[in-house]
Amino acid sequence: MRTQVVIIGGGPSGLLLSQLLHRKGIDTVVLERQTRDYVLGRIRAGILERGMVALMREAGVAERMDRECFVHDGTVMAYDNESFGVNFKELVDTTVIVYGQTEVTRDLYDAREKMDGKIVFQVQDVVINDLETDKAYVTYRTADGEKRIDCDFVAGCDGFHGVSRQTIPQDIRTEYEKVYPFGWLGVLSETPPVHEELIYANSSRGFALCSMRNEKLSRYYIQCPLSDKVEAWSDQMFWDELKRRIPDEAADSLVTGPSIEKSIAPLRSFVTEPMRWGRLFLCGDAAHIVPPTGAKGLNTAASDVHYLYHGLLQYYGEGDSEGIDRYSEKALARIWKAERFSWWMTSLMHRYPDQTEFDLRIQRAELEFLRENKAAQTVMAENYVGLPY
Ligand code: FAS
Ligand code: PHB
Repeated sequence: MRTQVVIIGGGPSGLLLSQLLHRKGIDTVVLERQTRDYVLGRIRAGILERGMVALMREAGVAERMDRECFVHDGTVMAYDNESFGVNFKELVDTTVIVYGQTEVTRDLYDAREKMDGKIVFQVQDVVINDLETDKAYVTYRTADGEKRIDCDFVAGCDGFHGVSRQTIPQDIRTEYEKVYPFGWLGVLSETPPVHEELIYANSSRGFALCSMRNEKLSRYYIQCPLSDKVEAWSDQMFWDELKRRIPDEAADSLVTGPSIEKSIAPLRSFVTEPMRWGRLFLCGDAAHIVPPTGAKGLNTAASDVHYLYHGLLQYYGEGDSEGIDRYSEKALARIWKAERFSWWMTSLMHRYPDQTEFDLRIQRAELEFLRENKAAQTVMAENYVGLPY
């Protein structure tokens, strides 16, 4: 088999890139390790920046998103039972939307099927070959044997644990990592959201986040030690702890219910450079990870897709390789700003095991400055809604 772009990974990055390229007549094949249902079973991001919203519209998959999403003008920041709003709409005339990654991925799968997009599920042993030649190819195995696809380019959209990043020789790669000394225990419940906007809370007991998916589906998180096991947390324990960390008014009106999903995710910041090697381009979590505090994971994957999509359009449409040659430079410039913002939000809103009294006073001063200062809120708003591509 031969195609123009082999895309490894059928998560949001791979599917969005495949859909965008297909609409421009560029042929792709997506190789996905899991089944479609397994991919859709993952509960992940909830907030979409303006750039991701625009890409979904350009990909022709925004109809349900535009119908069902919540538009949020801002968010609530809380600390020690006090709270204040940061109004993105007033500050930077831009909003964000609440539309779960699961729904984004579902819409993309449906669109790929409607266009007869080529997706191979349950692939094993993907190997990427001859990337430094003009005869790159990918081999993989399925139930009916070994397969080979010859291609012009490979997009590594296979997430943090994928094969693509590891294909770049170690002496070419530079990896930057910060592991945080805590994780997030997340619960999805069929209960009405506690507030019409998100509440990010820094309490003496640790961070908490009140989010949502729709008017009947809520998503909550609390910071927890990395040593915690999800099975040790009953639903009641989770709700009791969440109530201790959010402002009294929210705690008093919180509607609790059985968890339909409960999991612990570790927090890390990670970037690998470069994001291109020969005919391989890394995209999304394959190249970088952010702590979810700034809601940037899915949204930085989207900006990678934007740069790679336009670079490939320029290459195939105009025979000009400037876009793909500058892909890594452009993608990394925006990724590092998202890494900084996610690190800042995490540092501001979490309690660290080694924090001194001085550190706690600095954290509170930063929160009070954010509460009182319009310039500080504007900087937060600019980053939260998404810096320009
Ligand atoms: P993904 O990991 O989503 O997709 C990669 C795909 O490649 C997967 O389907 C995988 O099965 C496949 N794959 C892997 N190896 C392969 C191989 N060798 N061959 C073929 N296929 C292979 N972001 C936020 O903004 N907010 C959040 O609240 C948030 N919560 C998160 C919680 C968790 C537990 C995790 C892990 C991430 C979270 N994220 C969050 C970040 C997340 O949303 C990612 O940024 C997003 O999934 C990135 O999309 P992809 O780059 O497509 O990677
Ligand atoms: C979510 O709804 O899952 C969510 C929202 C905002 C974040 C992180 C997660 O910063």
